[in-house]
Amino acid sequence: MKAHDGMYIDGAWRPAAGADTIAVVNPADEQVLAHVPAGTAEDVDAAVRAARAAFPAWAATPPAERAARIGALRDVLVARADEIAATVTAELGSPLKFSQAVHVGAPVAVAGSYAELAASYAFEEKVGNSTVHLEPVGVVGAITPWNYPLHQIVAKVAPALAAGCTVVLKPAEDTPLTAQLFAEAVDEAGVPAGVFNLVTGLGPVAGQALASHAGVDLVSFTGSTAVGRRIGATAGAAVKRVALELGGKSANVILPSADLAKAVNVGVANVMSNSGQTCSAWTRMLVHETQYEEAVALAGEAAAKYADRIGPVVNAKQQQRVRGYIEKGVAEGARLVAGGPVAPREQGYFVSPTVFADVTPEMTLAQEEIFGPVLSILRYEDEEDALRIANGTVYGLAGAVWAGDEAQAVAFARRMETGQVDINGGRFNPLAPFGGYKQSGVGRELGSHGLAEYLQTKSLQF
Ligand code: TXE
Repeated sequence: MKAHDGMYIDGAWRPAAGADTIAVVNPADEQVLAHVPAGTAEDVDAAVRAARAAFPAWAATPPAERAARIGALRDVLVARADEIAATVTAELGSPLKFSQAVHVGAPVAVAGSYAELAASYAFEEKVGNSTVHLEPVGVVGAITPWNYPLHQIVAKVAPALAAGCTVVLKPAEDTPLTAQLFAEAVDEAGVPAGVFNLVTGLGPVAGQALASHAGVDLVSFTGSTAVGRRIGATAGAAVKRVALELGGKSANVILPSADLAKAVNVGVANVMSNSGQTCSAWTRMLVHETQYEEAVALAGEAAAKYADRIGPVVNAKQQQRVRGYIEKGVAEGARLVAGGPVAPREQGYFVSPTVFADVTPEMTLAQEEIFGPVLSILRYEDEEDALRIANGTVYGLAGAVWAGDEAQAVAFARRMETGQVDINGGRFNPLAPFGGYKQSGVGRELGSHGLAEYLQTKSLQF
């Protein structure tokens, strides 16, 4: 597969400072697709310098012109959608249709929304005898994970550019080819040199160098809670802005008045989608005790249908991690209804769609983010019990509520300690703020709230 052997810095592909490379592997067949350069602190420094140099002119560029560049970027992503989808499928392993619809479709919608928002956003407001100016924070260090290789990038870069910030991106080491295509798209869209820069590399080397660089004004990170905690601490010590989008253990609460079959089927689809590698996945299904066995049977049947449909997980480490959680679930006494720890294929990092019943709130299965196609079904006695279980983890990223009466579902959702809730299914909305309560993170992505993350306020008194 085609790959650049350099970094995209200051509007051109430049040789990396060091000679080390990272092998990009197709998780479906374990074959090496390409090699990309493993960036060092030196590459990061060159990229940050370019971003700093480009900042004053980009910050002063009229919002309508910034909007036009983001709109052009969206159009390039659309024009190159097939190539991008094929690249995501190659390096992440997701089925091609899913890559087209979700891995490319969602970021195209997000880029489109920021082209509109950049043009319409009120960067200046009047408050009494003052004018308040919303100014770009400066140079953004963006560190992204592999689970939605393009979406995670666009969800940071589009609002940053809309705000007038410049960016250095360090994408996940598992999916750098999509990031390189994104850099090509930025270039094709006519974004000025230095406004967007790409450094591929390992987290503890290039990621660490970016997160701790004195020339970076804001670090926006999506990934594991462990790394996020460290990045937050580093940013705190430097009194630097930080946005963290971390893990989740979201609850799918099915109230007794809901359409049970629909809620269970959509709930299973949600968890199996992207092979369970979605931070907002509804990994805990909460069912009333009177409907419990019916839901378990429905979920088992639904999960079996995904056996030939889902892709692998991203790498061998993730496969082992997920298998470890499944084995632990069995050891802790949960009842296996579908799937299990044995890999369904010899080649590729596949995991069987797995469903556990008789999961209790304190079990590891119900507390820790697994990031694989594993659903846990818990029983509750009444609404208060369901709420206590739903809120009973350190996370609070997303969730779902199903009820016959929408108002009842909304009332329940308002009591959930979580940043986003889908009511009776919900639909993706690129304008809806996304982000966590509790240890799921700090800050919001998408929509005007996502744009505000990249702004700082200045007030002038008259
Ligand atoms: O994440 P990492 P991993 C969760 C999920 C998954 C687990 C591990 O539970 O099983 O994390 O995944 C960069 N300084 N999520 O190991 O390591 C790294 O290079 C700076 C949830 O892949 O957090 C990559 O670009 N950067 C999540 C990014 O951080 C560092 C999505 C994420 O990788 C770094 C992914 C360091 N010291 C995993 N170490 C979500 N919220 O969507 C690593 N990185």
